[in-house]
Amino acid sequence: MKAPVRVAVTGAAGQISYSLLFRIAAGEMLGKDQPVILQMLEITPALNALKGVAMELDDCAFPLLSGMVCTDDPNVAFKDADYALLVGARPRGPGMERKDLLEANAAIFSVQGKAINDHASRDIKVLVVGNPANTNALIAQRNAPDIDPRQFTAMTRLDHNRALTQLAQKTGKSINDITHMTIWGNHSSTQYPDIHVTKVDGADAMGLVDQDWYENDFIPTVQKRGAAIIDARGASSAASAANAAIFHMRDWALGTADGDWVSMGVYSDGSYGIQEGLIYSYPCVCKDGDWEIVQGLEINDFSRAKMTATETELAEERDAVKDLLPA
Ligand code: NAX
Repeated sequence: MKAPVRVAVTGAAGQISYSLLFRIAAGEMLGKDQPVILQMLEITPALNALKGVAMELDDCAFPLLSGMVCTDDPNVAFKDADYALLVGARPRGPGMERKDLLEANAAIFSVQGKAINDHASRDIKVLVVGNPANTNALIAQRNAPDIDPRQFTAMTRLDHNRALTQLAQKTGKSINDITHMTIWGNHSSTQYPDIHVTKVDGADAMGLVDQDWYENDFIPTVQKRGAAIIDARGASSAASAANAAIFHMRDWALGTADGDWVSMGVYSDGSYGIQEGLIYSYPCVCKDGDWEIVQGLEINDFSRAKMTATETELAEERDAVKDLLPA
């Protein structure tokens, strides 16, 4: 059996974590031969609820669960962490403006970024789930100057999975038949789900659907799926978000499927003309624990306009918290 790795999870008493933690402990994220130590972070008032979650994890008797830490101190939660899933975030309260929300989260993610910088493994892989995920990831990254910025990512895998299913249902095929799906940009309603190079059972997706469905049905459905779940369930996506986080980390750690790619919010190196330093969702291939942006895809005018719109939103989010970012 391998030596255990340390997995930090924030917002550990919340609804996403209630699915996520159990799947990590069951070996679904890092493999059935990889023991894990869960280092769970919550705010002080939620520590009792977190204790209940830890009791249930105990009661599962997971063979791979080698240890647990429950804490309200980020310095403890991120100590020697090999992986971090930053799920906890400040939700939008009544009367809260977008800028207030960005600032409230900037405060949380700057503290966590510093704690990661000071205490985590130098090879840590960080996934930010808590919204606004891309900008929270940017804030954490900028507060961790001693860690390679490539190790901070944001989750757009749920959007990617939603897009796969919408297209599979439209074309009457299985999701297993679909490859080369891309979500570009922000995890928000400006995200751009792109099927221009997507294949369905070997055929070009764009040849199987009409432009009207693509523009006026598929794209808005994927963009607004989170709100539709809230309308139907009375609560935001939880199990599907946890599943996407598991898929994101699993693929990053263990590699993407041969001949295909996934969507990840990653540190932009300027690829496809996107401003460097934004955390922007790109098509990525993962191998040997590292990711690479897929290069050389042709971008038509329609795609370019959508990619720019979501880039502009991310730049605005960054600028709204500029004063809180280290130089
Ligand atoms: P919950 O409100 O159920 O849980 C959040 C937990 O985080 C709470 O227990 C809270 O006490 C804790 N928390 C708050 N501040 C914290 C801090 N500073 N340190 C540690 N813990 C802290 O929310 P849940 O449904 O689990 O969603 C969590 C986040 O995921 C939200 O920001 C949500 O918007 C975001 N989502 C992101 C998605 C994505 O695709 N990127 C999709 C699903 C989800 O909407």
